[in-house]
Amino acid sequence: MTPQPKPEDRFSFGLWTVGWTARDMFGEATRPPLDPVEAVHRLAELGAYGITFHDDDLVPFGSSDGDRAKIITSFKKALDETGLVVPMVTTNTFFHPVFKDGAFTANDRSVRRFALRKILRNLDLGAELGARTFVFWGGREGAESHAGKDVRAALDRYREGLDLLAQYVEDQGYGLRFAIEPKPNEPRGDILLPTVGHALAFIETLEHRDMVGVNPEVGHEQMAGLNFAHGIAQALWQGKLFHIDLNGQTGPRFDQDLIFGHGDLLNAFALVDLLENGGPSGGPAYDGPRHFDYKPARTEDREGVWASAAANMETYLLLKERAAEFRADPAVHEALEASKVAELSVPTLTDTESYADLLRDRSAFEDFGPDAAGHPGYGYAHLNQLAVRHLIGVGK
Ligand SMILES: [Mn+2]
Repeated sequence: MTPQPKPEDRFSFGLWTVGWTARDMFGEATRPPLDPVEAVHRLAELGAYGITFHDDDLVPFGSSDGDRAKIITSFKKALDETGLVVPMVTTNTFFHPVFKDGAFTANDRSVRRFALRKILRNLDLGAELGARTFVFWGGREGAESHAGKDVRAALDRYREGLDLLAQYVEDQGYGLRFAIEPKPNEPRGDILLPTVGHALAFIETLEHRDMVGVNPEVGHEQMAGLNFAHGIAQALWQGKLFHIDLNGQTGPRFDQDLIFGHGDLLNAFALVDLLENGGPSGGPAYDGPRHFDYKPARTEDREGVWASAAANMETYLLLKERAAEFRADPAVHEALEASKVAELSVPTLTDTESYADLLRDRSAFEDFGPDAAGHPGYGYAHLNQLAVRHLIGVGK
């Protein structure tokens, strides 16, 4: 029995994912454009709860005000008919040639002012549709040349832009939160805020830092050779996991945007285990949308697109089941105990101890036996193999 996705699972998809016509660097589109209204209906039938979009995915760049209003009205009607919601909205500040040197960080000041206006208009639309999160993916905020971009000035302008937009959201009472989506490269040779860690550090410098978090994408961190589940754990630890982009990637190479789990499956298992079972009392650690930002392969026709959308949700639910079995398995409990996993949650000093007490504690140093303490193994090989057994369905 394969699990059926339900709205309570909070699965959402970008309009640009199922709507991708598969035009790439080397070839023409292999699929016709998809009407956003059809996307809403098909995703609702498959059991998704949300749909997200860049302004230009829904309303083509340069549309007249009249056309824009018509498109938004028919999109809203489809949402009403299906019950699908718009949990997140984002702005396209990378496609049009005007953004070829960036938006927040373009050297040309007039481009930066235009970008802010484009984003402000979409903040209004996001709020109107009830979105709670606004994502910033700065794909063109970067450089290929050394002398052409003053990185410190660029970060000043990035901060200026986000501070202005946050002030606007606060003044309007929109209740939106911002989520920065890091990526190391592609389309720019080097992109600013390339990893979750860079973004988290940058956010701490913002005026409205409380309303800004991250939207990490599986493939983007893996393009940088990083452990995605670890990055998510740190974002959670800092209270900054505002949104998440799930997909698949097989190591450092171009951005593959594969179906979730169709890349590093073991890390996907670790991720789902963290999201679903990593909370303080063993429940979910994250209650936001499970958002898929993938691309149906260029080889797929329209039916293949919907098969791939369903595959993302099914993979997530299967991993959730396997992770629950893993956590319930007595052999896993024993292995966790043997590996002293819970002991890491015990502070290294007691509440009443100071460094002076530690200096006086002969058992901590003078009488401590590092050779004896360095002898036993931690048993992680066994623990990890139990995870692999559960993942491939032979755990029980
Ligand atoms: Mn990607």
